[in-house]
Amino acid sequence: MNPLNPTHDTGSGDRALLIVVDAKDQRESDANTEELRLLADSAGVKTADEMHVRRQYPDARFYIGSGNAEEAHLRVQETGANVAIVGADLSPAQQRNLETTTEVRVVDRTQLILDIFAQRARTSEGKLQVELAQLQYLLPRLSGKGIAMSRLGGGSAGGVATRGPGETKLETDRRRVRDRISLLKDELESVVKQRAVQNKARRQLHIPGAALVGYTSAGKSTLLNLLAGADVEAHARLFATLDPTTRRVDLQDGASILLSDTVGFIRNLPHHLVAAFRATLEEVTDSDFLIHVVDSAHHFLHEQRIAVDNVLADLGAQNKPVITVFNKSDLLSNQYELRRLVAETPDSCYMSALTGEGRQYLEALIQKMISRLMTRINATVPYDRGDLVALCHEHGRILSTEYVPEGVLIEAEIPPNLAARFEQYGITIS
Ligand SMILES: Nc1nc2c(ncn2[C@@H]2O[C@H](COP(=O)(O)OP(=O)(O)OP(=O)(O)O)[C@@H](O)[C@H]2O)c(=O)[nH]1
Ligand SMILES: [Mg+2]
Repeated sequence: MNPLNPTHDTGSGDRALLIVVDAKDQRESDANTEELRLLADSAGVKTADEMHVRRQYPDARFYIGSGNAEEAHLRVQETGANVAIVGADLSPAQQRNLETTTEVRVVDRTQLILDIFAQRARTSEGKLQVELAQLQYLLPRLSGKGIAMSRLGGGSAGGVATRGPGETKLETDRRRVRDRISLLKDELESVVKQRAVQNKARRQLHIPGAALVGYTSAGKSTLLNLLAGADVEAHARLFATLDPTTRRVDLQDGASILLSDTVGFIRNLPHHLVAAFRATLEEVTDSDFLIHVVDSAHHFLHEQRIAVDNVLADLGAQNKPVITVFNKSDLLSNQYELRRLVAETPDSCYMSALTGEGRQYLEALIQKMISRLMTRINATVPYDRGDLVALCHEHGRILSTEYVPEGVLIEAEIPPNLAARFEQYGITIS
């Protein structure tokens, strides 16, 4: 194994002081707090203590200010915490200064998310991406006094965010990290090329492709399992899914789509993280339409929807047709609120991916979307071109047939890339 590879040890037994940076707005502060707790929990870290800091502007040296840094030190000593997790993105210098003051490892939000990703990556592509993102995070932190290096104790010590590119200790320098980064980029590129070939083959199946998108824990994997009878892991932990999975979904009226499950989104996703996961998220940009799964029982559903829209915009996917699913309806007693959400959101429905209740409404929306993506033809196909009629059956939907002396008069919806084959026999309506 390459010494720079992530070591993936879990169950670190870390006890953390969570440092929540409160916003001006109470609701946002609550969202920050809840999310940081969940992130820590998802990384397998126990919370020893929680500290709230409020700052108008981040402090250049400590981010949370020197007074708060001192208090954090006291709290660490009182509670025996061995790591401090800050719910913000720290500069390398801020991180170093905080470590010096608190005398424990300091992990910021990006690093925490990367750590969860490292624990979840299963496919070689996922692992490559996580390692690349970790090294890119690490690189600017190597220039200092070596404190970031010394924390790379590697496998034996374990602990949250130590399963970074570990085992390297001081002998690793920036050059080696850079070499590794460019190697990883090359490897990723070849994986991406390979997938492009697969995707091309998939497209020749003429089945529309849809991608499930949504905030982490919204229920995307549960929905894929329901629709495709798949057994993708679904969990209350954040970022349960990292690697994309694609399954064929056969709808009740005979139409089919290829549905891809993707990594969940989160608020304030650092830009370089989005970039690192671009390949995984190609499922999103390559798809014909999106199914945005919303956790409608979540009190921050509005904020979460905005966060998802922002990531989609980052990916350049903001203009893709989208179906919105207000999921987890079984958890809501107030159906009025759900109906209101559906009424004000085009192409939306509410349902429960867990119980399957309301599934038919989603299927109807998917059907409508497929029709919209199809080209409608009106053609008189000669009797010796039964193959064309079969093509309509297989890849599209026949709306009506009539037998006339010249052949079969067909009105049908077919994938746009098949329409050319009918040109000489009729007209394309849309
Ligand atoms: N009550 C209820 N729980 C649900 C529903 N859909 C999903 N869940 C639960 O919500 C949690 C998260 O579900 P997942 O399907 O893993 O969510 P996800 O969107 O794939 O999450 P990530 O992969 O982390 O992005 C699990 O505990 C599910 O059982 C639902 O309709 N009702
Ligand atoms: Mg999932």
